[in-house]
Amino acid sequence: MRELLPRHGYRLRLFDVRPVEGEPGAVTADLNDATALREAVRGVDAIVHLAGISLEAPFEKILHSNIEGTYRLYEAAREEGVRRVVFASSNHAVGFTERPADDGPLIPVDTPRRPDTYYGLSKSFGEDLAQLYWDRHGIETVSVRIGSCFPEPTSVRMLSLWLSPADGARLFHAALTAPDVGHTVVYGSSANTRLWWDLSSARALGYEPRDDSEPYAAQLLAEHGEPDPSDPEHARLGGHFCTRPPIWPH
Ligand code: 15L
Repeated sequence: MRELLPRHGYRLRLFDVRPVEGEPGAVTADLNDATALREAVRGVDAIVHLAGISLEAPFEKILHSNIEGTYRLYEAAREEGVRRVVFASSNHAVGFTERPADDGPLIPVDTPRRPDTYYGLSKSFGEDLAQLYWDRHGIETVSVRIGSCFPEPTSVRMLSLWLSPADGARLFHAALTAPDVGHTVVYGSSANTRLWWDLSSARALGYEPRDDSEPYAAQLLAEHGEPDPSDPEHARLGGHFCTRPPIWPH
């Protein structure tokens, strides 16, 4: 996104817990550093919140980085008068949702949340936090339930969930510029032939995906075989996040 968003006309101010290579102007701080965060968001038009832990982790770590960290970010936005946030939610907020049958209806965006991990739970929390800050403070958010955003799909599951980086930037651009979004939840993927979910709320923001994972399908199916729908790992949206043993606190 550092490379792709400027092509849509954005000037970025970067914030990361680790130094960002090649970006001497990036702020290096923890999301829970309220002072650094407040300075970082001062004067910006909008925040794209991609920070935090992006996979399952012990609960305390998720609590610190994703739950408390996201709360601190919204507080900084409120204190500094930032009016729009794009929040990287995840398919794992609804990971225990059953995958649709081949000819079945696509998963709607208002399907009940069913987090598959503490990580998914933190994304579910972030969506609720976004709703709270819209209702109480008028800060708008688009929560993007990202599927799998990688340069190429690398599994059969990703054929359905893939979000190409270029489409990711298109979607964030739409989320940053669409008028009157309040708090809107959208699914984030490319226009995949094997799509499982309904992209209409994303399209309503003006998002027009241009990519499709289908050109990768033959090779991935040859490598991994057709998925067995009775295998729990293939039965639910979150895939192996639903079947791996939980990581208990320590
Ligand atoms: C996610 O939410 C993760 O951040 C990403 O690394 C992938 O694991 C993705 O979901 C996925 O489900 O493929």
